[in-house]
Amino acid sequence: MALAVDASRFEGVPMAPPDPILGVSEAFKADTSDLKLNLGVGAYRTEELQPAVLNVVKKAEKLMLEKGENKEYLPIEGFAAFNKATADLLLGADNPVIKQGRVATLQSLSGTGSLRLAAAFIQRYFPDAKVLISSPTWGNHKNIFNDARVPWSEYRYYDPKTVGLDFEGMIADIQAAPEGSFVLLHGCAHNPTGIDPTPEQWEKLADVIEEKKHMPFFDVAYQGFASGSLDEDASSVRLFVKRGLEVFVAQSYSKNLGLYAERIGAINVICSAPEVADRVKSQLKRLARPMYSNPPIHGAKIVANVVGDPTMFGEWKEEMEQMAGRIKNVRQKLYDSLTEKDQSGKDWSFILSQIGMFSFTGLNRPQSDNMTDKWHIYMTKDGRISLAGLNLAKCEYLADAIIDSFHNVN
Ligand code: KET
Repeated sequence: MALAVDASRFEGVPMAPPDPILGVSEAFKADTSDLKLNLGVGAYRTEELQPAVLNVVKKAEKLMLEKGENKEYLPIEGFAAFNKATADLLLGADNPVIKQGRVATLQSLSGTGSLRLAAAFIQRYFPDAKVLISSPTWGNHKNIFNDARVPWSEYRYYDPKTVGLDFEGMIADIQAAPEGSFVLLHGCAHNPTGIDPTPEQWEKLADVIEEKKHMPFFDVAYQGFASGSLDEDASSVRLFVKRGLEVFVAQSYSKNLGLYAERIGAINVICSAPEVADRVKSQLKRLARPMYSNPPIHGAKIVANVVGDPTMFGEWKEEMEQMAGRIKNVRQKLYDSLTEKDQSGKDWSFILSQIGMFSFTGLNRPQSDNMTDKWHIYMTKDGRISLAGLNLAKCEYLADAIIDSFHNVN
């Protein structure tokens, strides 16, 4: 028999607001309309709008099953073959920093967990430093640094007037920051804007970061998804490493291998000398141990198998190009539909110049609300839509909704 409880010890615990990104998926699930479309979370769907497991992942899993591998704990730093594969993929296998043993790599809980681990490291060893983050940025960045008690401030990034990069503002803010700040940079396919610096601008950024003795800190969640090429999408990181700088890089395999729920990624710290890398790695392990002890094995083995086998690696690249290609097709079709339907003369070409999974539509909060409330199109309130959740059949409907929201809602 249950006893009545008239006073809870949790009276002081208020209801938390829904997450601005993952909360959108929850709201989408609750909508019973046939028209509904989930363009909230950045997760790849097929042309049938279904989630899919890559064929090469199924192949790797089959091999793993056949080998009958065990479920023993991994070491704190993760699966050795994964750590090698992930650093090779990021930096290029023949990168001198790898040969010289200057990279500390720890398998961690996907991109988020890797960022969080690095944030804990910053808090412990650079307690006076702050992190500079782009305005706008991926919604979770601020939570990660807040929870790790690392102070942060924003640098200008997006210019709504040009619907492009505010490069002057970005440089000025990074230059004005206290020497030795950490500068968080999106390696490619900036989320949510889809606008990346050009190669020349990356060089200029590296000049300023080097001059100010800042620490570049890359978040690489879309390697291969911006251009379709793994090497090209890593060129920003490699440019900083080539200059001999010390660099932090968080990696995720959620998007490019579709391993969202496996929580597989890594934190890499490129250091000035091998003995520095050893010390940094030892402290990252020390931070990871009381947080989650050691990382999960399944995703690590998939990545190690796919990247380590030339045939499967080739198959992965093909599938990634297909995914990136499908997103490019819907991007084009959305642009075509908007220009065809919208008679106002508005220039929609920014949609074509943005890259990666998202389009930053410029819709404000009430307009984004209209997209959801009236049109059953679920998106984040900053005006971001995930094109990975769109198909050709829905482009015209989406264009109608955007035109209505843009012109009829203030
Ligand atoms: N960095 C960026 C820039 C990013 O967009 C994501 C995920 C992550 C890191 C973390 O992904 P993980 O699965 O922890 O490796 N972004 C999508 C999903 C999310 O918000 O968690 C998104 O923006 O929709």
